[in-house]
Amino acid sequence: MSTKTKKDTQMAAAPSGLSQQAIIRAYRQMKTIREFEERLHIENTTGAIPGFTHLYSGQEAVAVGACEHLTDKDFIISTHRGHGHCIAKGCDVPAMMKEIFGSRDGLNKGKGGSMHIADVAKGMLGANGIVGAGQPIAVGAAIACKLRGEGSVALSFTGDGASNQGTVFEAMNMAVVLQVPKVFVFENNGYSEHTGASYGIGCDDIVKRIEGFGIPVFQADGFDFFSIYEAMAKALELSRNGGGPSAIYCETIRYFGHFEGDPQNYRAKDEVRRYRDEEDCLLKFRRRMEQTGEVALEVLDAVDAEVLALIESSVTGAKQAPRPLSEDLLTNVYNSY
Ligand SMILES: Cc1ncc(C[n+]2csc(CCOP(=O)(O)OP(=O)(O)O)c2C)c(N)n1
Ligand SMILES: [Mg+2]
Repeated sequence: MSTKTKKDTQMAAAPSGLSQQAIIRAYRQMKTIREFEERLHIENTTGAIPGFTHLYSGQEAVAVGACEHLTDKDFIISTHRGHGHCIAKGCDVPAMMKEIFGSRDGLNKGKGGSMHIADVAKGMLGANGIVGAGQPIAVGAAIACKLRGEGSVALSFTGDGASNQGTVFEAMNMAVVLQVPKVFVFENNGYSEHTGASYGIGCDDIVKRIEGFGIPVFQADGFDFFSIYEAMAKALELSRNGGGPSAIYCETIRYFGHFEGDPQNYRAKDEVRRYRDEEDCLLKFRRRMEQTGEVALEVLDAVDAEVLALIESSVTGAKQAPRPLSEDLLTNVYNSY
């Protein structure tokens, strides 16, 4: 995987320039995603969670680094691996947990589950089980942003596997032709299901392919919140101000399998451990705070405790929350819109 990350770690001693409040908020968001996912990994083994679950743990810096710049007026579209994007965009955590457990009190009344969480009021237009389906939808949202003229943007998250989809090519082309405020965030986590990116991607470099469409690409370290945050600032500087689409590219890793239950026979046994121990985004964040002194580690410890309590109460609430009733079957489905 990336050799850039090591170098960046050594250079990461400069103060971030962010307020203490912004730093703590970013850390809280990443930690919330991490604990949400780690807990789901455990809860999945009990059989309490219906349907498929794809965990985002390991990639938190990407979602949070990108979304910390956005407001509710900006739109995002997620993927099948969407919990982290949803939390980063401000979706209610207990309501998401209820959704994943299939409760009628869930964020989408228990009808979306893990792969279809949405909250339009927060600008979260939905996770999506169809690989490559979100990018054209986000171009549509970007057209709306352009027409409204309020400086808002639409963002899509795209995996290495999805980067090979024709829909993504069409979306990139359309975004350039229409010069819409659209940010394409490419998260290369090394695998598309069980296929390595080095095998599945026909060109040497996804970045060159994106640039081939005429989209400027800002590269970042996918394990480092501050690196993604800075790249996103550059992308937004362009896309919010009439410069058309932009892209972020980063390399990262998912700590768990493609889906919960994946035996992961396609990866080296120590692959994840190495990243968890050396590159982990929360570790890196803490190391930087230790070096710069911008926020005391005790403050981050207190955030950890708050987050653990939130996840605990979310799981308890989700387990106790009511399941859908038979009369819920025909409400809030396609023909209700
Ligand atoms: C159109 C379509 N083709 C295939 C699939 C099956 N599928 C689900 S996830 C996935 C891999 C996607 O890989 P990537 O874009 O790298 O995202 P990651 O799982 O790594 O987050 C595939 C092929 C699908 N859901 N939709
Ligand atoms: Mg992938």
